[in-house]
Amino acid sequence: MPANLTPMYYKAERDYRRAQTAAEQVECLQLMLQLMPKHKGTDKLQADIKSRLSEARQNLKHQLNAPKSGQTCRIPRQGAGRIVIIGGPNCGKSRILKELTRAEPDVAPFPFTTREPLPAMMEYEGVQIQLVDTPPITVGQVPPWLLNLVRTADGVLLVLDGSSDVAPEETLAVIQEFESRKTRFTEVGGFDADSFSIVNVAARLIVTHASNVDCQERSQLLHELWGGDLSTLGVELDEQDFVNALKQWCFELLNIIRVFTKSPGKPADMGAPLTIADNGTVEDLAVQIHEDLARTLKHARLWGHGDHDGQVVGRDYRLRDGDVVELHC
Ligand SMILES: Nc1nc2c(ncn2[C@@H]2O[C@H](COP(=O)(O)OP(=O)(O)OP(=O)(O)O)[C@@H](O)[C@H]2O)c(=O)[nH]1
Ligand SMILES: [Mg+2]
Repeated sequence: MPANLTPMYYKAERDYRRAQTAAEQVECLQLMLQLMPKHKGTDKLQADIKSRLSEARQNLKHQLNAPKSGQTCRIPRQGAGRIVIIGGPNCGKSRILKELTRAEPDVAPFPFTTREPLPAMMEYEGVQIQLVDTPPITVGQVPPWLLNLVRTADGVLLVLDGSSDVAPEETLAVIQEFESRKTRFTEVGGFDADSFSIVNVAARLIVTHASNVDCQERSQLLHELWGGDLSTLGVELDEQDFVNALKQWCFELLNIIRVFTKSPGKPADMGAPLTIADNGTVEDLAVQIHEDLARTLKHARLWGHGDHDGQVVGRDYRLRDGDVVELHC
């Protein structure tokens, strides 16, 4: 029997995957249970969520009672999505942040320069995307805050130094450190179909120093050693064309579309797009603006990819990048 889950449920599930604390997890799981239709088709999912909820409540109790220890990382989310930049030492993570945003991270030709995560905003065609630079990852060195940052990210740039012979092994070590912690890098993110505890994070392999003659061979070697496959982009960060291509990849990694809203009789604000998941509907857009709007929504009028300007469409209509929408309750 199909589960027939609603857009509001999917939003709660997405918020759960992005939750950074046990308290946030408990809140999202409670909402997921509340929003889930109760019938035979959702029995297994309900049981999964209940066991996740009791685990999250235990963690919360433990956190409240335990003395504070170790480095923590609390970076507020901003923009349409968060992309975390990770990799081995000296592969070009901070240089990527520097080229794509206005931040001024320390960039140096020697390893272990970055010690703390650094967030900064990247703009792509009116959409703000949060990028986070991180310290290098080596064997056995994934602090809990970094694991959490990666598991709750909307996307990951896994960086390989195309100019270094040891980079394939170093990058493989990064992948394996995460895999051993139930975190996999895949083309599309989300929970594993069989287990809520395995998280698939949408990732792309970025190979820096693309002008190096052996850079492609090094990226191939990594894929052979790993046995997995990720879409790969070679970049020479001294050149603006590559920087622009990398910005576009970041936007595409988030798997979102831009939608502009307007009020009747008024022009749309084309400078401020809202973003929803690619393949999202009019109802998803309404949920994004306000849940009450999603409840009372009757229809929408559409300018863009419809049959004609002002076409009337229902709540299940699938929007496309660049559409202008007027919501009617
Ligand atoms: N020419 C060129 N230099 C690059 C490229 N990518 C990285 N670099 C250089 O490589 C060096 C290391 O870059 P960083 O960004 O500091 O490396 P990192 O991964 O942040 O290093 P850690 O913080 O130590 O982990 C710097 O000198 C960068 O300018 C590239 O595509 N082209
Ligand atoms: Mg760095």
